[in-house]
Amino acid sequence: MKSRLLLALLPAVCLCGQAYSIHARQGSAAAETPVATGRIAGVLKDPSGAVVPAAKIELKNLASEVKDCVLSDRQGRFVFDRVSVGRYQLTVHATGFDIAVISDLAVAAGAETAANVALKIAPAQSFVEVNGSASETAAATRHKVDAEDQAQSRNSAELAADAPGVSLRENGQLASIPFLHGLGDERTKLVVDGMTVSSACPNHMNPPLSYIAPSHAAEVTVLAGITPVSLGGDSLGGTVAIDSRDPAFANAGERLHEKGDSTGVYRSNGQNYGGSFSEWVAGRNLGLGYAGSWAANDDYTDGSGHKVTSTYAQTTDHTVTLAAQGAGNLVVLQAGLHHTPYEGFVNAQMDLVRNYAESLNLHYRRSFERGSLDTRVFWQNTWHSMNIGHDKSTLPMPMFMPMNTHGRDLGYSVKLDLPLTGRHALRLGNELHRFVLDDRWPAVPGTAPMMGPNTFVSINDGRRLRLGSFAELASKWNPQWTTLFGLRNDTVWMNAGPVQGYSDMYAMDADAFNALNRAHTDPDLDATALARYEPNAFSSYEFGYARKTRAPNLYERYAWSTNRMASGMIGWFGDGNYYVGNVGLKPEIAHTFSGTAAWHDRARNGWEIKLTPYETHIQDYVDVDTMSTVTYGMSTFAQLQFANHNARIYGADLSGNAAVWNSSSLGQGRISGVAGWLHGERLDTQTPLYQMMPLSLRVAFDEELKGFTAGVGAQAVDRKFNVDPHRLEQPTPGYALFNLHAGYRRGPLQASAAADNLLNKDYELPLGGVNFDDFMASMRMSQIKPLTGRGRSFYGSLTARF
Ligand SMILES: [Cu+2]
Repeated sequence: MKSRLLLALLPAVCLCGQAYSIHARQGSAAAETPVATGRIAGVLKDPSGAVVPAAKIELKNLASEVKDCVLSDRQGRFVFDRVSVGRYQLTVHATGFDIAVISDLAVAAGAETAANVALKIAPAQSFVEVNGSASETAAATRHKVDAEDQAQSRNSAELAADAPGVSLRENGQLASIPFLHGLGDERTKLVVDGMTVSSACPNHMNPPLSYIAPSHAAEVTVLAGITPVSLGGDSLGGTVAIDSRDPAFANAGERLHEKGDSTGVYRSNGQNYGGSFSEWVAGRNLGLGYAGSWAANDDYTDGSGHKVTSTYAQTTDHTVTLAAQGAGNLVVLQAGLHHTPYEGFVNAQMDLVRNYAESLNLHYRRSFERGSLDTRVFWQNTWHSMNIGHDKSTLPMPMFMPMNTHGRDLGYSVKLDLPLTGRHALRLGNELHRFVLDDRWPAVPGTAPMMGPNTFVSINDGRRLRLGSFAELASKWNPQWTTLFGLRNDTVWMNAGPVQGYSDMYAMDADAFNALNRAHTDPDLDATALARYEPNAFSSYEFGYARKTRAPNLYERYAWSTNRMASGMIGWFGDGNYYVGNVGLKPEIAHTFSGTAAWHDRARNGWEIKLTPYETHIQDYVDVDTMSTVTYGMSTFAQLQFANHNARIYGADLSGNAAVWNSSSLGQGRISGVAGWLHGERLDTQTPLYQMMPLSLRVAFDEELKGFTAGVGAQAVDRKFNVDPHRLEQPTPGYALFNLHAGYRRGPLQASAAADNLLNKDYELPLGGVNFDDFMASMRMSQIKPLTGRGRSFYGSLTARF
């Protein structure tokens, strides 16, 4: 990564790879097959001859581009041990000093290479090279995924859950949906290996992050709040990007570069089993790999011992990766198959009975003497089917209703990074995303005119085409001041063909819809202005403004039927309500003001505190108007039509961590915490917005010593009393959950064990929606209740690397 800017300015985001570092990989490989290794050691000194501690030293293999980094110790010393024979570049980043580079270091078998570095004081007017790492803002969180994260996460959205500003909406077991600062689902840009795909489902059962298994994820980046325009577009809340491992090639000392791993995981609550396997083989220029995973679980039990039905799931996926490199070029082709044969949705009327997707993702990157080009073409074809699944089919009066959705995503992106001078870097880009959707509900024999004799056409040839272009300028004016300005245009073209209902019963709505002009062109404009001030080595302040736009999705505009049964099938909110689209909807425009203040020790590895307050005004927020309400027994539901209303959300995130001890006898002990608070309201009615996460706090203590890791954690969530009256949202009580985990790593093996919700607390999920199954089990007579969370669960996992 060409991230001098990042390393020099934003050490809050530590790039020291651990899970996939040079040490770890070659260390474990050495345990099986002897690989010739040597070592690099050195001392850092300043011009007066004094040693420089806590500087970051990055080592890059010149052939494979694999990187590792360490920090210098109190005596200014650093060591890279068990380094494969080959040639390396060594880069030193120390606050207050110029970046120092040793461009070619040779490592020979069994020998030590000396790399003593004399650092120069950075003159006040010198500029750090700004080299296209504009994506890094102070509020960004980048996290290397390790085996323990993978074992802990049932789906990839959970990998992002610990980042400041993130809350998760429960959505099946495989498809949790991240919210950034209260803006979630399609208001957050979700990117998997550079691909943006759309949910091909009226209930968003297959959101983008459901297409990467936690076992394949290598890195998670969360940008909450002000997002550079190069990473935004067609979203309001920010960006969550998950990337799988970069391909690695053989270096000078290797004939073949081989690595693989295999993991098994078991979680007790819900009998959750999973496994994954990956293998990668590469020469100097060509590599081929496979990664696959499988997971299955039954219904979970909540803290009161009640089985929560329709929370079962099963999924399989396969990815084949082919990569080639040479002379500054890298080409990677990924082909993926994802198959979910079933997944229950307790907060929806229907379950997923099949989701099958095939995808191709071709990535090409070229580095020039100065700058780089990054291009991508991707395609995904998704077949999604819903009906009631095996739990709902045993409820009284089961309603079988097949629904088939077919989605096709096609897109490209081109990004060009151009350092203009030592002071400025320009990033230009262009991207396209085309989504075509058909949603058809076949007739159910013997149910005419309600559900027959014809096929119900929900969305007919729905099309959403987005063409985006942007320019972004990052400037480092002096050692204290950095700015980032960006402008972006996304034009969204939408249309949908004529529809029909199951029978003449639906003709009035269908005729009215078919008579409308349904074509829309939305020219959306985004802008970002961001400034960062670092007065000294102990603090940094960043503040900025962003205007971001999102055009409505196909269902928000084109869900056409006001029939209660049909409109009950539309909606991704888990609230049991009935949703009707609105062809006249306008795009949402968010104006966000946000800042981040960070304080830390000089070395930035002892302690850090970060505070991010924000306020967003959303013009034409896509909310709802109430058309009618209907009461069943003790419960009331609303039929709602999507409608634009102004809204605002404000809040703050506070996060921090501190080393409690760090020594060879005690190991490393670290305490960390994240707190989030926000308030969202609709301005015309002054009522709360739907699913705003109440005040929440997570704290953890983690210890690491000689291959052992252990930790305790707690999560406290306040009661939710600000509820949306339009959706008849229910309050939820506050709660606290505790967890424990331990792990051990030796050679190629890593084992971990943990307990979640240790005290088996019975609690309701603030963003979980309602338990629709229990309501149906009572023949629609009970009070519908918020969904309860998982009770105590033990889990264990074992990973072998080879
Ligand atoms: Cu669905």
